[in-house]
Amino acid sequence: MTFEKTPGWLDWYTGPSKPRFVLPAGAVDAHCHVFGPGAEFPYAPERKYTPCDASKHQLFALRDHLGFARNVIVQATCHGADNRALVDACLASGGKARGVATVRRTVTDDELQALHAAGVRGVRFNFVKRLVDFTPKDELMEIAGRVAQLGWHVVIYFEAVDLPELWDFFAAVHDDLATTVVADHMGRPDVSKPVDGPEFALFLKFMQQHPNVWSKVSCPERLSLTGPRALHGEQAAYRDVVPFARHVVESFPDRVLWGTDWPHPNLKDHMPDDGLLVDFIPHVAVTAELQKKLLVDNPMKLYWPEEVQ
Ligand code: 0GY
Repeated sequence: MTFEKTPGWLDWYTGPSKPRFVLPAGAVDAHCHVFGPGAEFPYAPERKYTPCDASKHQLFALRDHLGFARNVIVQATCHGADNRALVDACLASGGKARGVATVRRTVTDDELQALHAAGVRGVRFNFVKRLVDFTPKDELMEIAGRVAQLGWHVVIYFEAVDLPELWDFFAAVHDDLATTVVADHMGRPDVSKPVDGPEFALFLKFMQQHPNVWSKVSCPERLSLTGPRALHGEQAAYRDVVPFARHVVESFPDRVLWGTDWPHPNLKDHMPDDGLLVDFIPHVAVTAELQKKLLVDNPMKLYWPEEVQ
């Protein structure tokens, strides 16, 4: 099957630079995707966009080029609840990739077991309206309850303005099911607003009140208004995102993750050089200790707990 990309789609950046920042040994890229290839793993009929292909081989080559040891591959909405591309990538990784899947309430226990065996350790609930149709909360709660029995966590993707409305649901998943909840991209703050303003304060309060809520401090390229200028210069690229991510890293050093977000779906203005994205890390995790927690200890605890003493 061949697929026509969404008009205006930006393809991922080929030939990324070698980062100046040397990642600590065992670093995990804890948020990235595979897309198809569509001829092998067709995109879902209900998708809101059709991407360019981004295969497991290309992801693994990027991993090695940047200096990561492992990947956490997150199911992207263009594949709906068909996790075959994700599973194929995890199985082909030789233990170097684990996954976060999307499932519907119709998923069978055997299918969940097969996902677990392939390396899936979480489900993703997506609340971003341009990406997915609405799923009733009782369905999500039922899924969260079932996967909690496998020891999986729940990854949530939402935009900052929607947190008040989603608060009670997220709190119920966390409190009632005793499930770890991981927020993608710091809950997508509007970084033109102050880092100490009420909107970001709500996200921080959510983390403070719920000791098993984690955050990915990823996607500066998605959140930034200042953009990638000053790369490798005195100032960080995406410098308007730095205070937000640094604040989260320093407030919750044991509950943060970082990922490239390769192949960067739905970017409109520019496609980041992943090598330069890695160079963003020391601006938000400014000590070797924080960097090791962010890139090694925390993702290992969540995705490869059997290897953690
Ligand atoms: C991201 C962000 C986006 C897309 C998806 O699953 C997806 O389609 O996650 C987005 O468009 O903001 O985390 O990759």
